Amino acid sequence: MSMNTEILAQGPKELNNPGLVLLLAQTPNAGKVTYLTEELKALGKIPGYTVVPISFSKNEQKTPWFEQLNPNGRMPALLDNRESKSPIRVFESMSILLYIAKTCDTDGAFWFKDDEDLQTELVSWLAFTHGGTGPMQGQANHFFRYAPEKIPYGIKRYQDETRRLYSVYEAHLSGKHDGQKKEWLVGGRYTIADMNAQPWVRMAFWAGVELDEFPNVSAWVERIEQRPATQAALKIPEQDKLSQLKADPEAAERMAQQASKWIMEGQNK
Ligand SMILES: N[C@@H](CCC(=O)N[C@@H](CS)C(=O)NCC(=O)O)C(=O)O
Repeated sequence: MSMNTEILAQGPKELNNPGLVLLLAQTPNAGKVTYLTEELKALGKIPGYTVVPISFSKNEQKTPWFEQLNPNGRMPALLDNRESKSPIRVFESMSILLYIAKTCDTDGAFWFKDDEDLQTELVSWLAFTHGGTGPMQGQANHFFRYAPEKIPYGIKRYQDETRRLYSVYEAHLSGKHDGQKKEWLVGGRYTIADMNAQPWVRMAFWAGVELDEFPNVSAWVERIEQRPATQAALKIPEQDKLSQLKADPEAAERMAQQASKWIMEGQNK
């Protein structure tokens, strides 16, 4: 994909680093990607990669150089500078996951290289999360945490829809439809379908949604949370604050207010 290299050069010098260059902040959509890169690093499938932290408070994701990498002005974005190919940009977290899986995880540790039917099922779950959970939970976050006025209808609408989507994972994992209880979303092993969803579901609290009514989902969240690669990813580009925010409602409120400021400033750009 052609990029305007003069405009891109206005960005940080790390954009010239060889290998994979990820642009992100500590958010669920970015976590999806670092869950995968950390798993691949642990398996020696990638040597390492560059992380360029993006500042929401400066709205860096709306700058012309960033929009060369993601025309939607949102993170995460990937620039692949590997020597074997011409530089390519990839945007949308689901697309980045598929791209990294296909080009770095070439023997399919986290996808189904040799089984088209399982791969089709995997893409279905990717799309379900990407088109459902992320956007709906994102709106629940917005109305519950960030909106300048609390609109009960908006809060309820998106929290209920988030719960409904979680109930779909719950039914699937519990074996409601096929009688088979599952530890993972697809094919009996940990894949990018799980990595794509857990970073959102673990943050249910931020949307004001409880996980207690979804026991299989809660166990699956925890199973993924305990993986060493997940723990490493949750430090990129800074330590994830979930437990701290759960324990300290005032700190959560302060963070929501700070975020609300840049969200309001950035949403018309
Ligand atoms: N569908 C996109 C959503 C990306 C997205 O909304 N990213 C958020 C962070 S999780 C963002 O960059 N927000 C900043 C903004 O709205 O300006 C994806 O999955 O990559």
